Amino acid sequence: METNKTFTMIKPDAVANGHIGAILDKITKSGFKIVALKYTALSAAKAGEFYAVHKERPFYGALVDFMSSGSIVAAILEKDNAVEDFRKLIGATDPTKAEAGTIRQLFAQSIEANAVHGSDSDENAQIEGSFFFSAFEKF
Ligand code: FUP
Repeated sequence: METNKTFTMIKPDAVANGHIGAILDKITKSGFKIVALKYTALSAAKAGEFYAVHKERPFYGALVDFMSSGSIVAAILEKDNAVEDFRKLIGATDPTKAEAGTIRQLFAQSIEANAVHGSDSDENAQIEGSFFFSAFEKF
């Protein structure tokens, strides 16, 4: 299992608020190399599939609606210890609890509209990256 890759999405709130450039800048300045990148959108069905692990949670329906409400940016990032280092860079799920200087503290609106996704394990980084990118789209 690779330990030097993670997967991220810039979520509809951050895209709509014009933060794509600032977020990608922060990611690359923090030592992550972009190895795949795509501006796209999730249908409700695709968002439901991506977040299937949360199907039984009370926020699932709202999360699916939100994630399919606008464009997103998907990316695979490379760095030693990528998953853990990226989770530190994005901060806590709830932006009011995120440390100063983290992406969510700087750009997120709420626990749902929280600007970015970051994989929580090497296994999920692999699964989530492959959800968006074929082998021909990773460089
Ligand atoms: P994270 O790994 O930090 O993205 O957080 P989780 O995997 O716990 O949650 C996934 C997504 O569900 C979050 F990004 C936003 C959404 N969520 C809510 O909308 N409400 C909650 O109470 C918890 C999570």
